[in-house]
Amino acid sequence: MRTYTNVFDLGDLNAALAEAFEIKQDRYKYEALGKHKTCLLIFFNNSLRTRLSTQKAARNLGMDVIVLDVNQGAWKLETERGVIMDGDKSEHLLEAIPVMGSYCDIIGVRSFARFENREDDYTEKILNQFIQYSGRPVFSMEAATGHPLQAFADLITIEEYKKKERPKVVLTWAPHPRALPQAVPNSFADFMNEANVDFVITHPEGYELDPKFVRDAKVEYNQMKAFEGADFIYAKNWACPGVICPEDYGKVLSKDMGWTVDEAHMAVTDNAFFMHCLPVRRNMIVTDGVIEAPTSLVIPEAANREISATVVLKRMLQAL
Ligand code: AN0
Ligand code: CP
Repeated sequence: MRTYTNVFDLGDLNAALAEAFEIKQDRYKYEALGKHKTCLLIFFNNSLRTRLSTQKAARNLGMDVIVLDVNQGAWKLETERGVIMDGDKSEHLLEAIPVMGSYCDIIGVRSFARFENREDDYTEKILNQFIQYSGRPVFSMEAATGHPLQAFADLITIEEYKKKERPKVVLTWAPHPRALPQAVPNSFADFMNEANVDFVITHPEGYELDPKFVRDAKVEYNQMKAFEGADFIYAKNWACPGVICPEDYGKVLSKDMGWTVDEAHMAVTDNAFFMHCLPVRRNMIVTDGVIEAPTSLVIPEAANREISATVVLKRMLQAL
């Protein structure tokens, strides 16, 4: 594997799941693969789970790890070509990327949507520069439009907990005070559309996700109706994707607390499991009661981030 940015990079999902469960049985099985190989993790944005689980995954495979928080201690980076650099940015990404590539074998990048320009975000301008100029295999640790390590961990979790051959999985928008990217819902939809599940997306009008990720999924604007008979509820906030009104891209269009996942919502499901990628704001996205219930999978889901990252890094090492 040379890049990991979406579900199609994994190929056959059943094979990927089988590899995940093999690694979960013995996470050090491929410890020899990464000897004298270095994994560089670049963070343009904050992280708890991705930062820890990806380092752990690299160490499971015997790799060395270097972590760089670009905004804490590195030079401020210019990302636009053609800019006269007389401001506060001391270095250009076009030098910084190949330099970073020279110290490692595999690069992970976290670079969220900036909401300044929809096209820049949706063409993955920053991540693609890493792919183009680093000379190394690159994987996304949440880029502008996708978070495929999270979605793979979510798929592993659903596979572990499902009680039906083809469970009903509902992705629901929920309120949040600040504008958040679409990366997590996009990748979740990307994976669920390829998995053996009955997939439904529910959100208020104006929050339509990009058709590239929605594909043939069912969209139901009535949240309660969407929840009926569900086996898994996957909650996430996202800001306006700008599909219907491009000028609203990145805006918070609603803070309707009627969309908070609470006990009344969960009551119409088929005793559904609750999922969220974390970090989560309690009593905005989900009530204390729902996230603390025995049906909440948020902790095992986060733990599976180590497994998804180990599979991806293993495949990248095997392709070096
Ligand atoms: C980020 C997001 O919504 O994309 C990261 C989630 C994994 N969340 C926040 O910024 C709170
Ligand atoms: N779920 C997730 O990616 O969490 P972090 O932002 O803490 O890495």
